[in-house]
Amino acid sequence: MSVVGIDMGFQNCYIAVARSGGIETIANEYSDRCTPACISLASKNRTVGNAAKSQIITNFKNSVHGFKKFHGRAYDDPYVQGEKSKMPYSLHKLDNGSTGIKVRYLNEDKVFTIEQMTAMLLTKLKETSEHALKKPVMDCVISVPSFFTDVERRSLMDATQIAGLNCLRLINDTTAVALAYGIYKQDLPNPEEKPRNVVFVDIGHSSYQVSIASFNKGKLKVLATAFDPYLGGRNFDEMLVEYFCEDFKKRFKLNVKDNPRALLRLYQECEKLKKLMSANSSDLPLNIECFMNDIDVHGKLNRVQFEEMCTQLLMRVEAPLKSAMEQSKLSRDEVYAIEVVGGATRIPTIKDRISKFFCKDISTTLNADEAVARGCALQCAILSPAFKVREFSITDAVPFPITLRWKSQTDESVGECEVYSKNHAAPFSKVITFHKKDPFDLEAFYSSPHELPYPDTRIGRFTIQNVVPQPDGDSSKVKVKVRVNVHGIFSVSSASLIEKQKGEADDVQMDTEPTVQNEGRPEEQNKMQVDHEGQGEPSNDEERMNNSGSKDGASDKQEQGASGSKPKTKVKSVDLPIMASTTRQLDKDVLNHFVEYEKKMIIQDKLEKERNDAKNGVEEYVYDLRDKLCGIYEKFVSEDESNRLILMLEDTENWLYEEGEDQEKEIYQDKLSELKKFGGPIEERYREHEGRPRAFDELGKKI
Ligand code: ATP
Ligand code: K
Ligand code: MG
Repeated sequence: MSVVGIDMGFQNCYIAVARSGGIETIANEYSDRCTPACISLASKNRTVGNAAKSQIITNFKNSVHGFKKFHGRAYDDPYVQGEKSKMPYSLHKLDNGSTGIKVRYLNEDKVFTIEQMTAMLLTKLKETSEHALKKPVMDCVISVPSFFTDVERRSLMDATQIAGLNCLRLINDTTAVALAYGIYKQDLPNPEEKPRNVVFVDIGHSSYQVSIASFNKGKLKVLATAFDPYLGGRNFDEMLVEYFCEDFKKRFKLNVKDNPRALLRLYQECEKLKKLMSANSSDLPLNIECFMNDIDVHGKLNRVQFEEMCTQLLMRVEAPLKSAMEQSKLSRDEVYAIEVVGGATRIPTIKDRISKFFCKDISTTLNADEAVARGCALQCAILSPAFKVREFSITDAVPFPITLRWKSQTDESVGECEVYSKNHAAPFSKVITFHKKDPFDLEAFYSSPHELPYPDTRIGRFTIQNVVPQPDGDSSKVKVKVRVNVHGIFSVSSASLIEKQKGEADDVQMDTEPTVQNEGRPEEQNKMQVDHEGQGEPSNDEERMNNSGSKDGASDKQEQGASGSKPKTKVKSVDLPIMASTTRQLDKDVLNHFVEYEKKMIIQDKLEKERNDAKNGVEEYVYDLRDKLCGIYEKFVSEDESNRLILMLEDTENWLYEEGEDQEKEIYQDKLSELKKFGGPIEERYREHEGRPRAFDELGKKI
């Protein structure tokens, strides 16, 4: 079994794997450990990663990047609308209101969902891992921003399924970093000692996340999280682009914004300039040749000017730090260290501001680019039965409070109960007891809309079916189990009706306040079981909640008290089916169709690659043979034969540029065999001749 961790960055993806030696990040076919989150679609295939990034300018309408935060978002979502004008490719409203991406693919207009786009990226990362590990990859852990809501997480989970991955856990970026920090530390306080509190800061391309975790030997607990979901390196690039657009307008009379290609080039150059400024405080040049209308442009900037134009952005660095500290109720001197990761934390003034806030130097002991991926791989190793790692328990925190709402069945009143408060431990299950006579609906929603970086507070509606009164007409006790699972996704996972046994005292409660019982962490309960279903967490399929009922019909089972504490008298319980409908979830049939379509595209890419390889094969043979005919083969071929062959090679070369430019694989293979019919015997004669003295040599050595 493979152990793979994936950092799904807005701009940069990293993969870490567990091998016998430990966790290591792996490089792609370009020997690059970073795979750009970019997909380029074309008439014959798609390219992903570095190759796609190099096409951003030439194939700008069909090169898709910067789409991570469209997950789970409606097309009309203000965030999506705001991004639309910045994107060189087209966004499209899907029938269900979600955001789609419209491109030209295989010579047709095609709209892909965000899940499909991310799946393309995941397919690439999967292939890269398979290449490195030399075996199939299924199981993985993938990072997700800690502020992602249920809809966004579900959407990402769908993408993993389309790519044929089995995501064991969606882990919050900063939690992955905390794990990467803690697991190898030998000097963490003992369980009974005061924990060590560490602040983790991750500023990437699109967002800024802070978390505070407390560590003891063998465990970490996230105390608080805070974020600015819309502050990252890209905002700084935008400031530079704005500046140079104005500058070029004044000095060169150019309207850069009217030219998407020029604008994209300017973005790339500004990002480079921004990075250079991190290491250099003097004036730095920005030169772009043939920028627009054959004009070369040049400008310059220094760090002080840059910081000045970014004052507004820089002022936003403090708020999440302050919020996290307030939530954690820690004082600054209870903070042991501030660990920063993410590319944008390389901006010196950002580091300074963080450091100033804590009145303490910040630490950069973790690899700023790879810590998230490493943490993901570590989590995957912990979850994988095939891998031995030291025990390390992770308690994450619920980022936004979750409330359940239901209608009373006796009057018009509405009941509400906050089931998860902010920073509540997660994953975590609870059992809520209701007293009901009929089926009823539970509506789950985020109860603090002002802090939600998402416009819709709804999580889902869960109908508890088959509820009936007791034979004597009384309400039945209905136990509903809710949970926030390992992916940070809320669900009503099961419900059961407790049948009153003869002789039991009448329960006088009637549709009153429900009682909530903590069940604790699902992994802990599941430790007792010997099961092969991973960590006892449901597979993607089971987590999918738009199919009716968690279990078929009602099966009788003996229940021994819901909380798993001391056994009570035996009661008879009947499982109740649950109908769940969650916001913006892909239909199962649609998802299956996407799974099949992704496979088709993989095959298409493979065929195209083979076709291209076959074509390149012909081309290489032409050049190679021509070289050799005038070189090492000269002695082994008559002048006549050589001339004829050189003509033939020239014909083939011309053909490759004309009707042979775009042919089926077989045609190229035939062409190559034809050439080899003539070239082969010459090569043979040469080999034979070359081989003779060597065989002699070796023989000589043996003697
Ligand atoms: P996110 O975490 O938002 O999903 P990501 O994980 O893809 O995004 P990172 O790879 O952590 O982002 O960081 C990329 C950002 O860091 C880019 O904006 C990049 O320009 C910036 N960056 C990288 N190196 C430097 C540097 N030396 N100076 C300034 N910025 C840098
Ligand atoms: K990253
Ligand atoms: Mg990141």
